[in-house]
Parts: sequence; C-alpha cells; structure tokens
Amino acid sequence: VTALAEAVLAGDTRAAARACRVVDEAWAGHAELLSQLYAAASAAWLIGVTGSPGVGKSTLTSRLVEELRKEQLRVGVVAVDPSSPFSGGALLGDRIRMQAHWDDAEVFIRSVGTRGAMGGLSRTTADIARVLAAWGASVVLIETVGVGQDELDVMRVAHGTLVVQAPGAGDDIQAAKAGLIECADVFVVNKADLSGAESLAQQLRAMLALGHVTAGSAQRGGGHALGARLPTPSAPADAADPEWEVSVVSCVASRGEGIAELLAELRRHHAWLTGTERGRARWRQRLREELVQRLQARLGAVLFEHHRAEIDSAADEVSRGEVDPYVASAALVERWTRTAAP
Ligand SMILES: Nc1nc2c(ncn2[C@@H]2O[C@H](COP(=O)(O)OP(=O)(O)O)[C@@H](O)[C@H]2O)c(=O)[nH]1
Ligand SMILES: [Mg+2]
Repeated sequence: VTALAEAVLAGDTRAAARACRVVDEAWAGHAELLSQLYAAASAAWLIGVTGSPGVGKSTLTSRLVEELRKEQLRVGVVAVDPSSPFSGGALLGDRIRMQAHWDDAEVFIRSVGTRGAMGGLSRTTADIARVLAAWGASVVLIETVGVGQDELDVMRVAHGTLVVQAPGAGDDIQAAKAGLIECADVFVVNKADLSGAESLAQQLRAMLALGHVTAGSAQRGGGHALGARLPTPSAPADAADPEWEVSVVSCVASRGEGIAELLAELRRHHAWLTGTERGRARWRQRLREELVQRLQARLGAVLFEHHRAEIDSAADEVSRGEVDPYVASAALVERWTRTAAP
C-alpha cells in the first residue's frame, strides 16, 4: 500500500489507475491507501458538474479541461455513470466528447460505473477524485447526472458545483428538482445558441431572487427546500463577510463560448469558499457531513456483523407475528446502546 501511495504521489499514471481500481472495488488496504493520499489530495480544487442527460455536461467538462490545460494545470475528470453495468466503463458519447484529452498525459479521465458496495456512489466518487488529486491534478472535475439522491450526494465532495441546464430539454425550472437546484453554486445555461436560452436564464435569475424570500421563511421554520444553500436575507448583510450569491452564466459549450467567463466565476466562488468566514464555515460543514456519512456506513457494517444472530432471531419473531418491527428494532437498539455504555 505504501509503495502504491508513493508512486501515486510521485505522479505515476499507471499507479494512479491501479489505485483507482483498489478504491473502486474496495480491495483490502484501500482505506489505508486513501489515508496516505489524503493530505496531498486536499490541495486540489474539486468542481462538480451536474444536470439532466443531454444538457451538455460532458461537452462543457471537456471545454473546461481545455481551458485549464491552457494554464498548464494537471486535470482529473471523474465521470459518474451509475447506469453503466460495466465497472470503469464510460458512455460511448462521453468518450467521444473527451477524446481530445485522451492522449494528454496531464489529463486523467476515470469513470465510476458501479455503485460501490462500501458506502455507495458518493463514497467511491470522492475517493477516486482524491486519488486523481494525489496524483497531481490541481483541478478535478466530477460529472454526474443529477437524477437520484445518490447522484446528488456525489456533489457534496466538490468545492463548487455547476448545475447545467439547456433550453428545449423539457427541463425548465418547473421541471427541475429542488434537490438539483439546491446543489448549485453557479447555474450554467448551456446551448445559448438555441432559442429559449435567454428566457431560461431570466427564469433562473427570477427564481434566485425568489430564493431570497423563501430562504428566510425556511429559517423561521417554513422549511422551504429552496433555501438550503441560497443566500439568506435574514442573515445580517455583512460587506466584510458576504454570503455567496448563486449566479447564472450562459455558454455554448459546443463552440467553447463562455467557458473562460465560467471558469472566472468558479474561481470567484472558490475565493469566497476559502477566503471568507462564511465560506470556510460552509466547507467545514461539508467535511463534517462526509465524516458522518462514513461513520454511518462503518457503524452499520460493524453492527450488522456483530449482532447478526440477534437480528436473525428478531426477524424470525417478526415473521411469526410475535412482535412488530417497530418494537423489535427499538428493543435491539435499546439493548445495544446499553451494552455500549461505559
Ligand atoms: N446546440 C448546442 N448543442 C450542444 C451544446 N453543447 C453540447 N451540445 C450537444 O448536446 C448533446 C449532448 O451533449 P453531452 O455533452 O453529451 O451532454 P450530457 O449528457 O449532459 O453530458 C451533444 O449532441 C452535444 O453536441 C451547445 O452549446 N449548443
Ligand atoms: Mg455526459
């Protein structure tokens, strides 16, 4: 493990590919490997790119890679394709759109095609992104389809998240899921060459303005989902420590238009995240969520392994109708927490 970690840290591409497999398939030693890579990986900038199928995420990602390569930066790309049954397999279309970078030794493209058995898709994606970061990528782009909760959870590992939308995709604001909208640090209206793009951008800006209102009501207990990551008007306006204002950038990814502007906006977001109190507090919160997720996965596994016999016999009692699952689960937890107490 240490030899592999050292090779990855030295920037060896084949070692990075191997480390990706170790992590993807949760081979023995994968946690130790990741632990050895973590410090170096923390230096990288992780950018999430999400949105419905066909809006142009892969095209946009490829253009962002191009832009970053102009600055001689090493870049990693993690394409999340949960529907793919092939481990490590990417959609053919993505391969074609990324083709420009396949023979560039400074670009590492890796797809996550399976739901990792250990802690799910978001765990695997975060870990793969960190391997690429440890290999030396200054920026890692993570492309995922914004459909299920799993795919959205993936975005939590990113410092900044782009939510891509396009006109005529049957994907106007009304159709967009609240979860997807809450992910956004920057909205991209792609396919700005098509009619309807300007109106889509206007709708998004109007929705963000509305978010100012609903975010406040969420804080007062209204619980409006939209408010979660949007600026809160009830927070005192503080010029020295501003809240991040979600913005809207228009692009024509297929022609490379608007990409430099988009990257500049992402950098502005990153400067906010790392350079302000509120930004740093948000990032700490995100790291805490990851820790809790990992704890839940590990505790669950330990618990089920350790108490398998008890769980089996409780399941038998439930199936015989001797007890209901509410009482049975409460009784087990009660017993375990009592045993665990000092
Ligand atoms: N008109 C137009 N088409 C685009 C643009 N960007 C991407 N496309 C096309 O949209 C389709 C889907 O692109 P893709 O990047 O695979 O979308 P993804 O599924 O979100 O990754 C492809 O045929 C692209 O060529 C754009 O800015 N304008
Ligand atoms: Mg794609």
